Amino acid sequence: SKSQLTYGARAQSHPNPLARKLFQVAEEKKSNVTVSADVTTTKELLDLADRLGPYIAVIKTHIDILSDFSQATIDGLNALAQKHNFLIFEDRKFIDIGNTVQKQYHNGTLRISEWAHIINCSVLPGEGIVEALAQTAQSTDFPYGSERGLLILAEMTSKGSLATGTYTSASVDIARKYPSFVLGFVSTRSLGEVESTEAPAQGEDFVVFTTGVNLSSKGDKLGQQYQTPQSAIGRGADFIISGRGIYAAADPVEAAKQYQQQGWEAYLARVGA
Ligand code: 6AU
Repeated sequence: SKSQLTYGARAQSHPNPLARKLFQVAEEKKSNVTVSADVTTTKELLDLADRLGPYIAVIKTHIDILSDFSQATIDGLNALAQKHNFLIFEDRKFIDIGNTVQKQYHNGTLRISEWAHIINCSVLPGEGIVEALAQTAQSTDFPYGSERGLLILAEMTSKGSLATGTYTSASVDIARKYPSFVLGFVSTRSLGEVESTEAPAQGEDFVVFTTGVNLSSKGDKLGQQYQTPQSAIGRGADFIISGRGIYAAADPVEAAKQYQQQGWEAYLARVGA
């Protein structure tokens, strides 16, 4: 696995342009934090993005939970992504036949493909979902720049998750078949050692996003389970995702700085710097 290498080294050698960008941003900002901005109005979203922007590498949205989504949401988010140099990850968790996910990704009210650098999907429908999303990502020039990448949701943090075993190994198999579009995984650990029917390509370097990161809570009443930045990064996370731990803190800016610092120190310890 490449998890002993610095983000800078991985940025230089990675075959995927969006992964290179992601590692460059992390290195420049000394941050591996993705804030999960699960707020429900455009004002709150843009306000968080502007205040937390300096401390994060990626903002993760659930754009369909906004009560007032409009073009202003996307223009505002993109302006802040430029201003603060972060990437946008829409956590849509596509899970359907190819024909449907292409429409959900590209069309509709949300037009996710136009503005989200990163999306995620489940491979429950089989590998056709990845093929379909890849076709859409590669077939169009987008107004805010055209690098697009996919994270496969290989595991889940919720209690009793069924995304285990053969589902998780199928996630790895499929990721290996679409290296130019699949950046890596949303998972609780690095998956390089998982049994797979596909041989790893030489220089394979999947990016691991681990969610369920929280410094002040062990979980919620609906089955969410948390770990700390240190534990997530120790298990192979390259980017830590935190929602309520940051945006619901008494001072979200201070919280973002704290997750940034702890995430960065855990990363430095891992790469032996
Ligand atoms: O830190 P929280 O618990 O407030 O938010 C965690 C965020 C939420 C979830 O929808 C998402 O991470 N998530 C995911 C993702 C990112 O795909 C997968 C998972 O297994 N667990 C999880 O919480 O926006």
